[in-house]
Amino acid sequence: MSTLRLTTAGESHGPAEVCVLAGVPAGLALTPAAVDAELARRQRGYGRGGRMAIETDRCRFLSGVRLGVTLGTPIAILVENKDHANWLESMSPEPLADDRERPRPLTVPRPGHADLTGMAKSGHEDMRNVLERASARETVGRVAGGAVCKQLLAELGVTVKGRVTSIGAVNAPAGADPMRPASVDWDAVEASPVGCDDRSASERMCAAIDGARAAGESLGGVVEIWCWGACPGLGGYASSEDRLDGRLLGALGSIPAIKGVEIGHAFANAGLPGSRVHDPIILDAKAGQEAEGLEAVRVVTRAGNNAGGIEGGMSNGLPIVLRAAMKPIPTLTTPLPSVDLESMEAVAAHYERSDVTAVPAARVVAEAMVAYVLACAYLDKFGGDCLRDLIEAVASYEKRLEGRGLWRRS
Ligand code: EPS
Repeated sequence: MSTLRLTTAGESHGPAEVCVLAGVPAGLALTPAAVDAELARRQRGYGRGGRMAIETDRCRFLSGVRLGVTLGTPIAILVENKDHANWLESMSPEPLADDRERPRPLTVPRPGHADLTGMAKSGHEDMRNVLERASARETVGRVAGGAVCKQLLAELGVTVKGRVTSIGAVNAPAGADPMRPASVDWDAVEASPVGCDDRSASERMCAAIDGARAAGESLGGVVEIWCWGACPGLGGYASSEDRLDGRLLGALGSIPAIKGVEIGHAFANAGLPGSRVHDPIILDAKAGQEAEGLEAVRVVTRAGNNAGGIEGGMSNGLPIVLRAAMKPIPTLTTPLPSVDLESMEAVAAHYERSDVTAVPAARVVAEAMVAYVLACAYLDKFGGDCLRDLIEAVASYEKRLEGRGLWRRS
């Protein structure tokens, strides 16, 4: 079991989304504003439906934080679902009163959604009992927990940021250098309504979303997550459950609607010969020259970052670059064929209210999951009762690597 444990709970139209994050060290400065900022980023993307106009996600710490500092006890965070006010009766946890009619069950599953198999698996006769949890709303808890992880990582000099690289058939131009996070204009990413740094691609993505909305369609896309400042050696090569690649791929793949994940350009690399994929290990000449007044230490680095920052199941000290593909949202205003499970007749799938795309939100959710996995990896490697001890342990490790010429923080 990992040192850090994230659990979320909450139905989409229930009273609240809840996140419990256990294992955060004592002594981390943490304010609701830091979490709210991430919740707001998740809500902002172009292409959402009417629900986002109802919600203004704000967190409330229920435990684990005192006077703006973590206690080292489980942190419980609550985010109210404002829309619950419109669902008080049908989402009430109370047993149905004798004089009340049972809400009409939903019995027509949407292709591509959890509805059908969720009902089969759980024995529910009302699809609502599945879809209330199998909802993008669930990602509120992940983002709240991820915000805490980001704060922790920032103390260790680690940054996690994401951008959208495609929506539908519109692709942002390639060309970012995976050795240099600064080759992406991160301010432009945040300013874009879809989280894409290229202005022209952003505009075309918005136009594609408008077109899909008019056509009763939905759109998927790809998000790219970068992490830099992480030391080498997070994760492990010895046991399958330690491997950082497996943990990152699993965490991203656990986000609803994410159907494909890669580290670096893994799928393109699969078609190339080894000599064009693996990053030569070279001496970083500049690092040696910089050590003025000290004994010049030659430091090894890589000639490129095709590996996406991970080799042998471990971070290698270069930026970690991951990509996740999101399928189009299954709730369509022009529904696909389905079957009414009550009458067993062919009908059109259920439609309530939906987003055209949630790819811009998935960017923020994916950042949160990556931050969670990396925070876990740090705490697993260095221990984490007390933030001060953790910072010292990381600094001592990094000093050893630098002294031996194995890595240098840039
Ligand atoms: C969702 C449907 C929409 C989305 C929702 C996920 O909600 P509603 O059914 O209330 O219209 O807006 O996403 C969120 C509420 C959110 O916060 O991300 C679905 O069916 O998954």
